[in-house]
Amino acid sequence: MTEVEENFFKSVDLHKDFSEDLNRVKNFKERAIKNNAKVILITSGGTIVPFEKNMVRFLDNFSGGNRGATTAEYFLQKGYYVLFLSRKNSLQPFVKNLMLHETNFFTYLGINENDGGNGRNNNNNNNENEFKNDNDTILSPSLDVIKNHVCIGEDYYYEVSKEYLKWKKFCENGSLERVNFETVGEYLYLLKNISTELSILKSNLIVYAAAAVSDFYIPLDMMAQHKIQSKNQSLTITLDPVPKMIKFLVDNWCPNSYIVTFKLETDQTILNEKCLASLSNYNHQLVIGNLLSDYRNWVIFHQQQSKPIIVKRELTQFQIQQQQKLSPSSSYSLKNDNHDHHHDHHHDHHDHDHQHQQKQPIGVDHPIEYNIGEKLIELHNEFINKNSN
Ligand code: 9Z3
Repeated sequence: MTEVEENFFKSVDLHKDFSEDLNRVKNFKERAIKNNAKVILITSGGTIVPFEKNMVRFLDNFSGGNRGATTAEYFLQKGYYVLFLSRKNSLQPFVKNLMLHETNFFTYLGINENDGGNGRNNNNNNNENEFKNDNDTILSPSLDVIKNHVCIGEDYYYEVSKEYLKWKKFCENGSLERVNFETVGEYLYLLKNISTELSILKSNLIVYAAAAVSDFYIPLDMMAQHKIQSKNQSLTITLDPVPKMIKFLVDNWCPNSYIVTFKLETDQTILNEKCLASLSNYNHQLVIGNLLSDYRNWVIFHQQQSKPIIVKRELTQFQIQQQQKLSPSSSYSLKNDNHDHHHDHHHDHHDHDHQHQQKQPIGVDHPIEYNIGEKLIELHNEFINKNSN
């Protein structure tokens, strides 16, 4: 470890023992090698910056992990092994498609009226005793549970089953492994250890760093032990810069792999120059530039020694029809539907459509991550071919 790395990891609080996670990563790597699979390490969601050692408050950012989770879905379905390194409680592949603005877990449930009112008791007589012993009769009236057969509601049976079966398949065949982080320190610690572990896969590995990583943090020796008291005064907090770890990722942690980083800006006039600066500083394969105001509609690929490529989201037939209904004269155009992404942890973009539009069925969207994924697989194959001899 270099001094910069060492000092950073010394100055963050890693209060959780990650050895169990890293063991699972090791097993994942072995499965991937055995199956001769291509692998993608996807990082997803925002990192937090704690203000106190006994953390009550923290700094966060807008990222909800939609990009990472959707990319994971795409690559799993293309046969890749996916290591999904995501912010705790951020969006997860497949189940995220059932977490839209106006829905929650209960949306998808219903009562099976056709089972003669015997509910769960039908299948297993022991359940009756189990429920009779349930003391909490106010919050969960046991008798109601016995009488009613709660199951997936008819209206959503197909969508829920479809997402669940995909999830189940990739968990069971071992091609999806997940690890969680919360703080920026945990994120960088895991990125370092996981990418180093997977580096043996060489060109077969893509690192896809889509997590929104804080540029600032409070070192341990500057951090309050207990909850900062208000005392009716203003509060000034000094944040130190987080060392730029992409350099280590590219040069030391997995030097022979295909590295993709994201550059997020809010000002379009500086996006391209920032991407190019990153590409030349770190000398890696691909920087994907995106603008906060429109990042679900288009991104720009910057690679070493080639022209930038703009990748756009395709609209589905359903979305085109909806737009034509709204303004029949307008031609095919991408609408900016990304206006309320802040704290959008559980919400997908097509929920923001106008009230009078017909609701789009779940799971028929064609998110931009599929277009990004398609292009990326093409570039990865070229990279493998170039580096295999
Ligand atoms: C991104 O730019 C991602 O595309 C988003 C995805 C965070 C916009 P969501 O999770 O959002 O779908 O809501 N990620 C990279 C952000 C980042 O921290 N990049 C660093 C920077 O811009 C460099 S690696 O300086």
